[in-house]
Amino acid sequence: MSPSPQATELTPQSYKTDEHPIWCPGCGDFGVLASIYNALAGLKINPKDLVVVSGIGCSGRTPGFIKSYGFHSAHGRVLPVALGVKLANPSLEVIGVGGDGDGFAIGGGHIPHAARRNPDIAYLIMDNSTYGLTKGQYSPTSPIGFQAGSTPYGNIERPLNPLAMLIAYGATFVGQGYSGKPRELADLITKALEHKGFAFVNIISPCITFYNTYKVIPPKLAEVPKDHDVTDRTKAFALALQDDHIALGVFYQVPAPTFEAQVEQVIKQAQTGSPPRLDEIFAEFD
Ligand SMILES: Cc1ncc(C[n+]2csc(CCOP(=O)(O)OP(=O)(O)O)c2C)c(N)n1
Ligand code: SF4
Ligand SMILES: [Mg+2]
Repeated sequence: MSPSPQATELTPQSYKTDEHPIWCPGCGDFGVLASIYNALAGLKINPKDLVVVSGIGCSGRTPGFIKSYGFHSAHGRVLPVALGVKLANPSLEVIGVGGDGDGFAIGGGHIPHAARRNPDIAYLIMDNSTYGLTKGQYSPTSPIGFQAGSTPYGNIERPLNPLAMLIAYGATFVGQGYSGKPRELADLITKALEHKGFAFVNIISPCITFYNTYKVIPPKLAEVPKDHDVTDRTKAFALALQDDHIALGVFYQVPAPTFEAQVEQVIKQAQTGSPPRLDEIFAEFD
């Protein structure tokens, strides 16, 4: 990496790499990327302190377009890799990015454990309700009736609700954004990055090629109500479960100790305390 810039010199441009995104023109992921650049510049995060971890998918290409350390990992494995990075060096800013297929299908088993452990990681899902990279198969967030090569008679599976799922699993920050509202999305990503703990943001990011939702999404959008109490889990659930509109903003946010801070405490205890004797442990099984 070239010499790191001074914080005062950091602008959205500072985070662009020489790689040009090869996404289809009009892909929602461009809006997400621009919002990430703006959030990083606003927080003056030095590229040398930043690690962006992705899975596999069109969205998985994101680390290549952000000046930082990056890890384009395996399909569905964003969270274990991101958690490993954070534990190895808690001073790093760690962002996980990936698609709805990557995160909720093959990688779905990692979400509850990341959420309940509460590492200080921001996890951004670019949710286009399809498998973009592999040519538009149905995904866990595709609606009933979604027609594609893998569902020629229409999808018969009910879509999962990412926001309700993350609130249920105990994530300490849960929000939703839209790639077509990059300014609001940059504010939301900024809040997620500032949050001390596991911050999940579901970003609706249309796949113009295989599931073009640009006409159907905007009329359904609404802001999270101004008087919504983000610390009230029951109200956050209610907001996530309603289907009158697609709410954008912070649904839920509460403080909680981070995983890495607690691991550090355990390491200190193990280093300073006397280790349990093996014969005492075996005696428990007599
Ligand atoms: C273990 C494994 N299984 C399947 C695949 C094939 N595969 C690559 S990307 C992908 C799904 C991509 O969809 P999503 O995660 O929603 O990302 P998008 O392309 O929509 O951004 C699949 C099934 C793979 N690369 N690795
Ligand atoms: S296939 Fe869809 S998700 Fe992939 S780059 Fe093209 S528009 Fe974006
Ligand atoms: Mg997808």
